Amino acid sequence: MKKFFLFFYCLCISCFVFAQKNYTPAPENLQARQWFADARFGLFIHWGPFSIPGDGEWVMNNRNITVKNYSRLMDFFNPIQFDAAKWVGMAKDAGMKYITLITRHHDGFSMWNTKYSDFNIMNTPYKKDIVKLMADECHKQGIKLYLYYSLLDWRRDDYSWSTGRTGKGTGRTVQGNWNDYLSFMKNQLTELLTNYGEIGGIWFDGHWDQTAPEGAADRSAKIDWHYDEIYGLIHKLQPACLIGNNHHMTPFPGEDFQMFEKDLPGENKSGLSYQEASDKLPVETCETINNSWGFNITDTTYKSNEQLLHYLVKASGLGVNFLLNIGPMPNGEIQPEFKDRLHWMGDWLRTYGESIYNTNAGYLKPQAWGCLTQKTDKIYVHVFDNKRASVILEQFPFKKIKKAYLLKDKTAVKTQLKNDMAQLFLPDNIDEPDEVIVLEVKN
Ligand code: H79
Repeated sequence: MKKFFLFFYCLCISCFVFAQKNYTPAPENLQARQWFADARFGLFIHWGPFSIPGDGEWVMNNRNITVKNYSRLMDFFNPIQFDAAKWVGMAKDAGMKYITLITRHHDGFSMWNTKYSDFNIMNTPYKKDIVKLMADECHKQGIKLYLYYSLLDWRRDDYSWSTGRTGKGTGRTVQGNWNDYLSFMKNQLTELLTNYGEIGGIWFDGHWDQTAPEGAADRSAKIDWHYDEIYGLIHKLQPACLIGNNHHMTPFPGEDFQMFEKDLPGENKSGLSYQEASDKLPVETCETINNSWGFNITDTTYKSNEQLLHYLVKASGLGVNFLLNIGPMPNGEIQPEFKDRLHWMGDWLRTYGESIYNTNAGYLKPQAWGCLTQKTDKIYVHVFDNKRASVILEQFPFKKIKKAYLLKDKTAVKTQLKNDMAQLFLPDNIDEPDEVIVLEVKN
């Protein structure tokens, strides 16, 4: 028994001592959470010198490229086709409400004009601050900008690489001082939250480098991340800035949203999603179009438009945002396979957007035939299986269906409500990958 308490105590300490204690979100933070939860659809951008080898953003780790050899990429990162206005315009056209941009991934390259690392965009032939170009354009076009920031670093000596699980083959021999690394991160985050206007959120990743594998009983970090200081600093600089951390665990105090990677809450196809979805914080899930985050020249496993749409709709049905990723090419162009899919999603949302944005989770979890999204007096029934003659909604929570019709053209839909069971008879002509039926309901 004693042992159990000791274990429990350690678990609590490991999760809470390092997080932002006694955190009370500011009113503007709570508002920002609501905005985020209503936004539903965002664009994730994985881009940087790691895009050059065309082998994904983990290329440094996977091919054991040494710090010295990897640094050469900086000399030929020159994305002359990059046009922030086009990227932001593309996200808007896709119906996305926010962009989450890689500012520094595990390879340690900084995409902005930072004073705290020479391995940054200003020392490439391109010499232009990508974060600034994107931030200005997002603010101009009315899209919120969130910044991905890696906690893990495969090149710095002061990152605790000796206790880390990855980045072992990059040739480091000296273990530097952890406090230096923490100061470095705080300095960089201060730059990002001071020089680029309003930042919607910080998207941390890499915590898991310092933990036991997912699923292990004790997942406490081997080192102290000092999240109390890091989160406190962020909330002090921009109180409305939402903090999320892709640690694959229950959110820590001080975090404002929760994310899942390559899974809807409740699934664990990725082997990373053991955590339960928060019922207090907004939740987001991210997914790739092919099977790579960063540009991968041989990965042609593109998901279809319908697959991506169903992911967005099921996420909405669970009350969760969908952050869809692209890995632009090293020249700053986005490959047509990605552009086409984004445009297709935008077209769908131009017709069906009201059934996605500003909705809540359906009262029923996603089903084999489709799923539900809801507003106070409306249920949107998303039917993926267009061969069905009817759909049955068990334990229907409203007393009356005032009206039922197809969202796209208002065609009336026949319904029957009996013993808490609603049956919807689908018209013959449904042919959409997601036919949306609107039920106007009353209690
Ligand atoms: O930025 C994208 C990826 O590069 C990053 N997160 C997304 C958003 C990411 N890093 N790692 N992963 C995703 C999952 C990989 C986990 C593993 Fe492992 C790496 C499994 C085995 C090696 C973690 C580290 C678990 C064991 C070692």
